[in-house]
Amino acid sequence: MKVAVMMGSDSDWPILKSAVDLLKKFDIEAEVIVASAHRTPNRVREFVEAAPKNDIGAFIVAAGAAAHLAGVVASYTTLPVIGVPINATALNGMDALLSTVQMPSGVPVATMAVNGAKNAAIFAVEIFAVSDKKLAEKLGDYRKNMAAEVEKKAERVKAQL
Ligand code: RP5
Repeated sequence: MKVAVMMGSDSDWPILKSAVDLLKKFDIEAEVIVASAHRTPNRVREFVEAAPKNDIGAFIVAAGAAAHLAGVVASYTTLPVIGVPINATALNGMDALLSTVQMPSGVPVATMAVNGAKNAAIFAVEIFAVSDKKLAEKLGDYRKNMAAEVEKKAERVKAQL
């Protein structure tokens, strides 16, 4: 299964690239698309409605400003939608965060931190890992490596005392 990585504009790509890179590390294919809830609503709808037959198992959806994209995607699918609010305006992402997270009851968007693309990818891996033992093991290793890195950081600080 693939993860669809959708963003409202190419200006979001520098943030979203880290999600695609992380998915690659777990050998998960990403289908990357730029489409806008406001500027190309028909394109969004077509893509989301075709997702099940295109082997897409989850969406990562990023947008800045009045960020309705993730919510609109969620309205057209029952696949999991992970939202990434982007810091794109003078409001530093607060606008996108509230627009993405405050969904009406019944149509959820699992909203990450502002610019939290990497966590979005990890969350997508976690969803796939529920029914994939090998992937779950890889996730376990990823956590172990992270813990080892923190120990190294602790040692580096200690060495400066
Ligand atoms: C949003 O507006 C996009 O997701 C982007 O974060 C922001 C700015 O878009 P551009 O004006 O750079 O196309 O819809």
